[in-house]
Amino acid sequence: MAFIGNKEYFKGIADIKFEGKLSDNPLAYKYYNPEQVVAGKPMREHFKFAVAYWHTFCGQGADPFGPGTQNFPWDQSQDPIVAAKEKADAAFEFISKLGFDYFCFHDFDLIQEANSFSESEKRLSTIVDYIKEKKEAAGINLLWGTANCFSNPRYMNGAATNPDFNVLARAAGQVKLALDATIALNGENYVFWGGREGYMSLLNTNVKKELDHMGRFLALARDYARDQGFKGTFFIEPKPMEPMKHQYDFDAATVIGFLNQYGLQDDFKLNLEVNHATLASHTMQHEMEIAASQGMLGSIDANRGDYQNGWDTDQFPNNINEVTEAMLVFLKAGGLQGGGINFDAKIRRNSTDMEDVFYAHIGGADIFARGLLIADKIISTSQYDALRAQRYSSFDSGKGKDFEAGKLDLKALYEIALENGELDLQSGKQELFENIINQYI
Ligand code: XLS
Ligand code: NI
Ligand code: NI
Repeated sequence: MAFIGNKEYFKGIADIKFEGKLSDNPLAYKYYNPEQVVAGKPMREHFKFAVAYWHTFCGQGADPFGPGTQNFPWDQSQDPIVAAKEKADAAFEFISKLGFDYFCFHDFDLIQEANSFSESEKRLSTIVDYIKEKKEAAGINLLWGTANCFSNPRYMNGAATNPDFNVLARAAGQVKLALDATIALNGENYVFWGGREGYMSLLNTNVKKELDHMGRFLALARDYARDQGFKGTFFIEPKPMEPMKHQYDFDAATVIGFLNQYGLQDDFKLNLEVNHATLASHTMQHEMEIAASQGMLGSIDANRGDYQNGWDTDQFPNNINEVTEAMLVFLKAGGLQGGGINFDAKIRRNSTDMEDVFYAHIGGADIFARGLLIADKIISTSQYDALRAQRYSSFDSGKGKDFEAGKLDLKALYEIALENGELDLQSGKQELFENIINQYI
């Protein structure tokens, strides 16, 4: 859609179009062609690409050693309502020009938190009304909303897991407002990232109590949202550490166990983030595979870490081998359950031109599109699927099939072992699998 706002923030940048891989235009998609059908669905629907409000319109490049470097022309007014509206104007101009269909937000990305809870509530409702109009005019949807229950000093000891009940109640109040905002903006999903739900030291922490509180807190949030008519999925976003030494939502497997234990498994799925997987010493492919194996692959926060240092650098994705392997899991799982691909990523502190954030998202969308095309080719034309099936073919018939059907006991397996004697080795063929990936890239 052409630019329709009051004031143009990204001047000189037109709508980003697909031009194909031979194009030299840095402001064009080379692989992401929204309407192109891959494995039965247009790319647009496979991905549901979203812009993260916090990185792209709020984060100005500050780090522990220096202030922001990206002097945004919006968000300059001293009046928080005016600043928030200007930020929303810039956001919807950007998302429209990029041709994405979705955005994601934390409550206080949309507008600065006030000094009192009741004033914050008023501010939120003002900006939600404004954004509702903007998103409808631009045809942009809300992939998910969330509450920032980790930045304000009151949450230094946690939110749902805070040892002080009154802080827990304040967090619950904040989550209620964020759910109201998400519902008012027709949000398709709602995320919980437990940024400070964990501990700095076990010496002062009652883990059992904190986990029970978190389980109850999430159930209450779900019940409230369902009562308000929210039909979307709730996502937990695992991360093993940072800011805490240890976070309870450590990784996909841990969160799935937690959801089952507290009776949340029917309403919650996972929002997996690449750099969080790395921090947990996993690949993204691993996290996706674990989630998919339990029907829990809900949504993705796309970014990448840096292998030479340990923290959550939130860089835009650009590694084709890794994305291709992730897209193999994605396609085999039948895609995401309710969610999409949210670029929870930021440009580097020294990327200070207005077009840099376009390059970042274009590159991100293109690497996912390219990974999807390659993964689809691998599945539909290579030996990949047949080789995998072959490894497990002893379960397709005879005793192997009986085992899967629960028809054999341990004694029966013992008899089979006796009868078989020593077995031939079966190769895992890992190098062949690896070669197939590279051949199709
Ligand atoms: C931080 C998380 C955060 C969540 C939303 O590491 O990725 O940005 O996605 O609160
Ligand atoms: Ni993160
Ligand atoms: Ni995230």
